[in-house]
Amino acid sequence: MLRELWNDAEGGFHPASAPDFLPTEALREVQLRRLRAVVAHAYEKVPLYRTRMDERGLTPAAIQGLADIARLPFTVKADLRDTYPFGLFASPMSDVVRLHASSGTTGKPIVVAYTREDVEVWSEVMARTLAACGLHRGDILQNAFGYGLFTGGLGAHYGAETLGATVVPISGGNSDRQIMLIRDFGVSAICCTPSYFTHLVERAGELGVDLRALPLRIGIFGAEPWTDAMRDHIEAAAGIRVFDIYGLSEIIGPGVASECGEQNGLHIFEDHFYPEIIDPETGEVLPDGAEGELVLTTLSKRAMPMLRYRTRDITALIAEPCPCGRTLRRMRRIGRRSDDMFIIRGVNVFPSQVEAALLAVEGTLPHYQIILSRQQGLDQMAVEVEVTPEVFSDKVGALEGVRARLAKSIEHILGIRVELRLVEPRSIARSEGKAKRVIDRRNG
Ligand code: DLL
Repeated sequence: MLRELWNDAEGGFHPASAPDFLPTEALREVQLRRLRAVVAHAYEKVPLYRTRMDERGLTPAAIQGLADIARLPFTVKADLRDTYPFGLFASPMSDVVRLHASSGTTGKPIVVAYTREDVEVWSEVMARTLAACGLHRGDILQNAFGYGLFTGGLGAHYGAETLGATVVPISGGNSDRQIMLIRDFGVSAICCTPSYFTHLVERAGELGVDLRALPLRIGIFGAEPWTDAMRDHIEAAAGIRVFDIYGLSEIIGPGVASECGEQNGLHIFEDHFYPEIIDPETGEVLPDGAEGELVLTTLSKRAMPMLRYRTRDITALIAEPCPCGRTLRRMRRIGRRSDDMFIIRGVNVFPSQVEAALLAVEGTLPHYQIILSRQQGLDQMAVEVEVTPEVFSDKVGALEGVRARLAKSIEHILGIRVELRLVEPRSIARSEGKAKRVIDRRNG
């Protein structure tokens, strides 16, 4: 019945979104029941969890309430590498219907597994994600997240089909074809990394296609850090509303958290992924509102449960209820990771600060790179940013003005002066997936 109502509706809520609105008390009950089950499952099936819990004198019976989660040991990325490829699997391979892997920057990838039930949960949380971003049946979603071992493509694909939207499984790359299909198919929503979308906007301009004049109305972006300034830039350039979605392979892929129409924090699908914020130095659990490292526990994963996984992503939980009515807690957008900081002349710098500083200055394009080097034992940073053709050609003599404003903006936000290189449009490599913002030449 609900489904039929939904089918006739132009928008509104998909039945899959019902858990988003559970009364808090009922939500906590679901969480505790699932937590107890997942801890028992992990303890029984995964030697690493059993050993660590035994070392602490814990059995699954120690989990009596949700607060007891803090007694469990953390899991970290190195645990996945050390048990490569299948050491953390809690299901026999005969029950595993899918593997994904994240490339990582060096060495072996990390491998993640899904049972059929896990794929169903993933489809559900991705349907809830897309619904929260305003998608519904009748929408045509161009899925430009990469298909393959990366979780983005298939995660969004299954979610869109579960929602009942029409999915165009184009994957990343082939930008001219992307633009042709957006126009010819009347695509109404697109998902990809925000950096790839800035490239599509640029290419559309070169091809004489005005995205603002097309039916495209929603962008669903994630998989990399991006600022509010970048969102404003994209919304204006493409004439669409843009939503931030979050996830990571170790937990499920995309579908861990999503913005809603309020665009003010990401709701965590906490009936499946239990969030905590910890002090990254001490591991102590921090109260709502405090900034720290996000730790997630999968409450329903079968093939590869994760207990207290340290994401290294820095955020804070938002205690205030959201006007959208969802009872799920929200987190602030992820501005940084605990491992992407560098220190320049004694000042802590995060790439997202550089992005915010650049986009605040007119005449710049949203394509930039941070180059780190080491000179006489000291870390140095240069920022390379593309400027518009008008500025670059310097016909109207704007180049030095832009440079001065950029220097000031960076100094204002970072508190230091850095070497600035204003470069021609298209000089910085474009990415089809996650952008590489930092080029680290500190070790040769
Ligand atoms: O990037 C999953 C995903 C696909 C998320 C599509 C959203 C959309 P991984 O490749 O394992 O998985 O990378 C996970 O990317 O720990 C964050 O550091 C970063 N990340 C993901 N989404 C966001 C976001 C996918 N919205 C890692 N904002 C995470 C900031 C993000 N960082």
